[in-house]
Amino acid sequence: MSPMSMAWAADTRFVLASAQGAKVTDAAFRGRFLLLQVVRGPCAKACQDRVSDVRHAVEALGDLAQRVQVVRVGTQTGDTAGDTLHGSPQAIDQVLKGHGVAGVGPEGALLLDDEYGTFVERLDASGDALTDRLRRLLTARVSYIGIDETLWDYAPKRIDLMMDAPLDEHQQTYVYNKPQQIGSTYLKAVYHGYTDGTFRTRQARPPEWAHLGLLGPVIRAEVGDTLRVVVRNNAKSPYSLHVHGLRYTAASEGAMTAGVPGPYGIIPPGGTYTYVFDTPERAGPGPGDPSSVVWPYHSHAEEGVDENTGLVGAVVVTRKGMARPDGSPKDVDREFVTLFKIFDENHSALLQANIDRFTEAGRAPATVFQDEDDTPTDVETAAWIDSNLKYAINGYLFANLPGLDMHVGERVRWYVIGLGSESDLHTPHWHGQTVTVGGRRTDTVEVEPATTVVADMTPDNPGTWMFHCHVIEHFDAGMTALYRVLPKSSPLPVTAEGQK
Ligand SMILES: [Cu+2]
Repeated sequence: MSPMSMAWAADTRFVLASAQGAKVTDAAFRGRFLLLQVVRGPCAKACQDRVSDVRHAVEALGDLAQRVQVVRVGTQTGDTAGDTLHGSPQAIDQVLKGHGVAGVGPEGALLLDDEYGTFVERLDASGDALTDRLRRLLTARVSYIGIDETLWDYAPKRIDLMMDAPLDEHQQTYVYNKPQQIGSTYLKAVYHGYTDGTFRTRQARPPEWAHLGLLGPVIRAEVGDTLRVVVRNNAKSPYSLHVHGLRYTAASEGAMTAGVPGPYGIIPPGGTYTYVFDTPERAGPGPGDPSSVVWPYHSHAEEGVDENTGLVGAVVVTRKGMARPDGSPKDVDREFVTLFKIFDENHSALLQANIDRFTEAGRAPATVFQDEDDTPTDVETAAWIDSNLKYAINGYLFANLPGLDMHVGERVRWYVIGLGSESDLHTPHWHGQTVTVGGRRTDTVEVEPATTVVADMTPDNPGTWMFHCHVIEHFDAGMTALYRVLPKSSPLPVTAEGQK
């Protein structure tokens, strides 16, 4: 936790404990929420009405009300609400500002997650609508995601698995470590799933998800769900989690817009933040879609740079009534998520760290390295820039991507996502089978930056088959994978958990 959010948590715990006459302990606040109401000046009629409105809305939660502690913080002594705590306007503003919260007017109410000391949501509703909103927030599907720096290897086998052959000279550009070439392994920032809010234990990735590679955990929802996603930034730059398609307020946008009051969900190094996402009808499958759709999520603190640094993942939303308890679609046996993106390491937040770590000092092109002693030729500079472009599927090159395994006859759903720049025009193509996309049959789909395709396949043709981008320059640079279709009776090969 950052000093900022630690101070905030300490503050809210102190407020809570004082209100209850209790001792402050961490355990006492696990799973508790603080409903903070800010009362400025004398609490007149409108203010008193809002105070009792909030009180009744919380009481109407029944058993859930035990998880909410209402605390009013006021600037005026002598009002009638006995449990109002008092502080100077400056002190209150400082506490709010310390958490990035601006624009809280008289009678403003906020829900805070006191376990993490994080802002959850502004509460503008009243009466039954406020009770409904609180119930939704308290019973939401919760996931814990850490932003971690990690070493990522784009081609751990160091060969082209598609041809089962050593890499030729062109292919080596993207994989081999040389004095002026980083090679295959880079320091990156990625999203990792964690088991709980202590962020001590990483969620194990089961074999069927080994293929996710560099991607963060799949976030799932059934239409109608509310999601709370608690994110801890263990990396060295500010990052965020910005989703596509779902419904959110500016506080859960993970991106800053001028003129819109904060917080924005940009997380400083060491900080923790709670995002709230709703999934109304318009976040789920449309009339022509199958039973689930996919949306990308990515960091948007510095758009573009953050994605190239490695902060990307997927959200799957299933039609209401079509989801298993875990959110997966009932009418599908197996799902694969694949991201077609050229990771441009020239535009990673960790470029300098990678240069320092993986190149011979002073040997790299000065245009990139700012090294006065070295004047590279244009050819050297172009070669350096090219070597840092990774034409990857889920962060893997040259068919190094593991775990695309399935059986004949299974109902297989492929979620295909594109991200990146103007070079990221991809045409993923399956050998050996065909797919349907929105009622159209094909064996090749199109993705551009931030567009998605859901393709259904019922494999009828056993074997090991190529799955690759059909843009020839991309294919040649390693945007390839293999998938395996096994006879019904064969056990699936056990794929190691992989690098994440
Ligand atoms: Cu491509």
